[in-house]
Formats: sequence, C-alpha cells, structure tokens
Amino acid sequence: MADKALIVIDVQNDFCPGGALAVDGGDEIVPLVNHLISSHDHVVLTQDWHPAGHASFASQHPGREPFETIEVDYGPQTLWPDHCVQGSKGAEFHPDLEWTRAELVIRKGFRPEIDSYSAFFENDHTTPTGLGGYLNERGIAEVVLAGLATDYCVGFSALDAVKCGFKVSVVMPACRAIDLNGSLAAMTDTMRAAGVHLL
Ligand code: VGL
Ligand code: ZN
Repeated sequence: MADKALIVIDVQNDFCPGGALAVDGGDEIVPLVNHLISSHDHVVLTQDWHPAGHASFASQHPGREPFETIEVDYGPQTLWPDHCVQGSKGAEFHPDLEWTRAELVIRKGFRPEIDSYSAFFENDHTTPTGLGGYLNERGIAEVVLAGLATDYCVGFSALDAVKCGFKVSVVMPACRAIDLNGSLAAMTDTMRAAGVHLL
C-alpha cells in the first residue's frame, strides 16, 4: 500500500490568539494535531515565512487596510497585517506543538513579491514549493491535512494536492478558519466539489 503523510499547516504563534493574524480558537487545535502527529508514520509541517516588507502586508500599500483585496500580477491578493516574519516569535510554531517527529518543514511565502497560501504552489499557481515532488519521490500517494487556516492555507493546499493527484482528506476539527466574507463556507464547498474528503 502506498504511504500516507500528515501535513500540518502553519500552526504558528501569529495565527493563534495574541498573534498578529490571530485565528479564532487557533490554539485549540494543538492537542488534536499532536494526536494526529503521533498517529501518522510520516509528518510534514509548513511554516508561513515572510521577509519583512512582504508584498502581502497591507503596511506595504499606502492607503490600504488589512483584509482588503487588491489586484496584483497573479490575480486578487488579500492584504494581511504583518505576520510570520522570518525569525520572529510570531513565525515560530505554537510552543505546545509536538513537531519533533516532522520529517520535513516546508517554508512558504519567502519570495518578497508573491504570497503562498498553498503548501504546493505559490499564489501565482505555477511556482512550485517542491512538496509535490518530495512526496512523489517518497512514494506517498495520500495526504491528510490539519492546521490553520481552513479557508486559506489548508484549503488551497488541499485543492492543489488534488490537482497533483494525491488522495486528500482534511481533518476539519483540527482546523480553524479566518472566515472573511463567507470564505469558510465557500472553501468548504470548493473542497468538497474537488473531491477532498472532509473528516
Ligand atoms: C495564511 C493568510 C496569510 C494561512 C497565511 O496560514 O492561512 N493566511 N498567510
Ligand atoms: Zn502569510
């Protein structure tokens, strides 16, 4: 049987209460995520990892506020508060996350001009992170996703995983959403329609 990997998306301080882009209840998932980590043979973590002054930060766009959407070369881009700056406390994993068994940490969003929600491709939908190749080369055909946020990084990772040919499930109780203008319901529908198994 082909192997299966758990992919833990962005369980970082800035996405937890008190963080720069706090997701409601973001820290509540940590015990369940830890349980998933201990029950999977292969574990991959992602880490949102932006240089200071990243193009997705509203602070770089005079007159714009966080959570507004603008048009950039690759399409619409939501602007965020400064978050997950490389090397900052906010970019570290939640202190209770049991990450030591992770076989790979994939960092994303490090190119100054492109955001990257998905663990597989940046927001231009063409620049690969390398994760698809890594999993293929290791004979992993199935991925299970958990983490933050359901409607952005988890959702786009799940959709790209389907496009890359993986069997994909999302453990919904081990995720929390940002939920901007109905984005959680929209992403849930899109994931279901794409063939993602929502657990
Ligand atoms: C995320 C917005 C900006 C996420 C990352 O992890 O869902 N969302 N950067
Ligand atoms: Zn980000």
